[in-house]
Amino acid sequence: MIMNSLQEVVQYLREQDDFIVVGHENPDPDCLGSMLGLYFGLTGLGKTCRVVSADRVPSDLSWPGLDLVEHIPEGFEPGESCVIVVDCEPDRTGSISEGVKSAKRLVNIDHHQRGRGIGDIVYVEPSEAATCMIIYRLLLDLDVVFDQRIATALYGGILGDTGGFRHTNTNSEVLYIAGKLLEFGLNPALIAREIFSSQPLGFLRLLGVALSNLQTSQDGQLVWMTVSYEQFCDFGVDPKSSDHLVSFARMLDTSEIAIVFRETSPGEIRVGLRANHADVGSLARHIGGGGHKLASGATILGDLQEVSTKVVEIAEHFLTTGEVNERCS
Ligand SMILES: [Mn+2]
Repeated sequence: MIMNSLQEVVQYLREQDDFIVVGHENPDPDCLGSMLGLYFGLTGLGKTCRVVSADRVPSDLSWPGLDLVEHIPEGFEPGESCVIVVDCEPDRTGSISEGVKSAKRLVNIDHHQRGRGIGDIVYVEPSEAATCMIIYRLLLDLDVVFDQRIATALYGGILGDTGGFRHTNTNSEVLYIAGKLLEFGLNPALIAREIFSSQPLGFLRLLGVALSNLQTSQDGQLVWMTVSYEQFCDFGVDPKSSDHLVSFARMLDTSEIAIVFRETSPGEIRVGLRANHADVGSLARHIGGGGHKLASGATILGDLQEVSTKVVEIAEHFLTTGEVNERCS
């Protein structure tokens, strides 16, 4: 992968006039914030821009501009437009990825470790806490005039990807930029509530059941939760938008690695991993997934119990030896 400098990204975007901004499937606040920040920034410079998503935008956010995101699961023809993929690599844009990859002009901006950036212009910086941090710097260099709409989107994205300024990616840069964004008169309490504390009743009841069945091993260093497709259906909860279940599992005081196994459709298990220090990114890659060092995931086809037993075994070995054991796979 050849990586461009931020200055080259700025130069390239200056030369284009017509954009389509795309994020990953099941867009999260960082993804949406990056999309909207770019949208308002680029249109503010007099350029035309669309924002499109393969999946629906979560309904619990009230940020300005979210209604502009076009939900087009059927895909699109990029034509002459410059397509900007944010917060993921082009392969992770869901059902619209073919259209994305066929773009004549493709820009990829991401902060995922091992993000395999693809495009005419690639900027992947894993040291950034959020893609919104990169978009902030980019818009600044593009001489965009910031306003409350841009600030809300970028602040929301940074808040989301730092877990409310609690994850290890929270540093002085993050808080400095968040502070700068607050100067545009946004409502931090409302944004935080929308991202972290607006759960439907069904989700809380399902969480109650999942927490009652929480399992631990290795003196509580490993903690995991399994939720079957049937349970999701019983409580009327969308399994695909429930990846934050893992943040509840990791609340256990002794936990080093927390895992949630979600049966998102019969026989399809999504494994979400979080760690305080251990490199669960390599653990996830070992089981066919990917992600960051401290937050990663994988999708495995199989029986919920069998998959969870196997992955727990690998994680236990990993915790004991610090190695991913090939023989366990
Ligand atoms: Mn992100």
